[in-house]
Amino acid sequence: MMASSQTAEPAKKVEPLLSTQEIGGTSPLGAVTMHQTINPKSPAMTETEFQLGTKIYFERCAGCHGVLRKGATGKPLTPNITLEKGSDYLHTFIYYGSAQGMPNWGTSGTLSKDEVDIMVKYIQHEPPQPPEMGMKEVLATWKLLVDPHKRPTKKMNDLDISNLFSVTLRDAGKIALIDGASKKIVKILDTGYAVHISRMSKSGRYLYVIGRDAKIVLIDLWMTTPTPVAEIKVGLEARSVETSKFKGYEDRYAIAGAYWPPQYVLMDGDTLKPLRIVGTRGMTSDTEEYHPEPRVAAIVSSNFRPEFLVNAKETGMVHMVDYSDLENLKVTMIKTPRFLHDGGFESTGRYFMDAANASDKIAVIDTKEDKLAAIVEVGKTPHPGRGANFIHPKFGPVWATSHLGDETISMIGTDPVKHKATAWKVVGTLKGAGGGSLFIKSHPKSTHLWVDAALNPDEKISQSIAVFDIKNLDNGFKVLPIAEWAALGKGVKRVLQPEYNKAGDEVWFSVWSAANEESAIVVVDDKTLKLKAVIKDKALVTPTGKFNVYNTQHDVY
Ligand code: DHE
Repeated sequence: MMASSQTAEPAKKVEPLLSTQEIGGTSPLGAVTMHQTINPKSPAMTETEFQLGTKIYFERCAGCHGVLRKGATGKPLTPNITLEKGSDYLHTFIYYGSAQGMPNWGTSGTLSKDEVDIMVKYIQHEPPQPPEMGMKEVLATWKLLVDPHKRPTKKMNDLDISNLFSVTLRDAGKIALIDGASKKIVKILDTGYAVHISRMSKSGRYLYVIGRDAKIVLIDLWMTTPTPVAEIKVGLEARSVETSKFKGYEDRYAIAGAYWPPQYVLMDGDTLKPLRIVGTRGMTSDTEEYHPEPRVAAIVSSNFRPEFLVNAKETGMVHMVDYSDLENLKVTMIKTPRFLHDGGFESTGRYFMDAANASDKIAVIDTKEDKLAAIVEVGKTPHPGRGANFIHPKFGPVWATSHLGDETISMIGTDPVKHKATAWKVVGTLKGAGGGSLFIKSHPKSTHLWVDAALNPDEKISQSIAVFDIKNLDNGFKVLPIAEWAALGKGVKRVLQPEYNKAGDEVWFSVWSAANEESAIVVVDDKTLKLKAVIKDKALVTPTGKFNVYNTQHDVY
């Protein structure tokens, strides 16, 4: 057991942290054919070198520097800048990395000397632009596999679908549906490339899974066996999907946001037929400068209006999209700090707690009034997933986030009625096991708060989980050796994303190993903090996100 306490000490910066791109990995855009524009000032490259440069750029660099190299979490790398810096400077930077977070691609052995040389030349050329995808192209990818009229009118299986878990098998491009009670794999289904997240329709019948290749697979959980009934590609690269949850619109619409082209697509909820596409290109929230590729990050569905909240990462704009009239579409644009990433609702479901991770801030958006309610300064690079809601013994309801860039957990008061003085303020900062945290979780029926540190450079920390007793936050946290409990072989493992079962009495963790190594899911009893089960199977390749149907359907976290 380790001790820690609610602390006022300055947080330790975590260095060196893995960059988000290292965890993210391959962008599917590397496989798209793009052409070289000749700039006489740029160093000469053959077509083959240029194609390899494009592939490496999209696999390794685009996540931080952007498709068009205008900069995001990484610096801009357009030729007006790179030509000025010159080949020697660029070589040093790429080969050795920098303290500001640029990975050391050469010394780490990730890129060979020749590959570094190619990248030095490549970034002095005009960035090639991947193709756009309008309605014609999106529609061409749409496949209705089972017409809604041919689907069952009631549930046709004996599964307890509300306690199913949809588990991302990231590098397999599949999901596993696992029964919450028996822990048995019910079905493995093919989805998109480097599959990312799952979301549920309001009724709990339809499961939507999106891959990084922007492919959505819609799965009907009522069929005799859960079956894909439609699929579509909303772009060339994407991360987020959500469904309409406002009263009267349950299961009616789906929405997905793309990284490229920078756009979101509204679809029929039960067929995925594309209905409207909206581009996110436009002005940034702060300097009002044009940004050509604001990628769509998290999307949540309002409980108070027929609206989706769409995060445009690079512009710092939240698009509140009113889906009650798709022909005369109304979008309320909320300015928040940059760059928006993930977030979730506080316990009443009214306020969206939205992480602007590059600004170390949480923007609080009131979905009843359609307004920014507050901006809260938190630790370094908040990464809450959807965050954790619980009752703080002193300050009442709080929502908490952990951080990629330091070991703290910020607790924000979320009750503007009974705890007005502390609403939208950090009421306490916990010290966790270490930085590199990706996800944090609690449950209304639990008195525990779980915090992972999957990207911490110390494997003792990245392979275990910190758990706080909410009633005694000053006592610090316990460490549970999740990866050790999984008893896997050697190799890099990361423990991540706590997810509760429907009853809120057990917590599931992924032990994420490389694709050619054994992985596992470890289930812990939430009361006793004892190991309850280890799920292992040849098919469980790189399990990462896990989405309990009931909790995802009702935004329980
Ligand atoms: Fe994710 C959520 C983007 C890498 C696992 N991830 C999200 C969301 C975004 C995002 C925008 C919010 C979606 C929403 O709520 O609508 N993720 C990105 C990236 O851009 C990034 C950093 C790099 C990349 O190239 O993809 C990235 N993500 C990862 C991973 O490497 C993770 C750890 C493993 C994996 O499966 O790929 C990962 N991301 C997740 C998970 C969620 C997520 C499990 C959903 C958490 C939840 O509880 O809702």
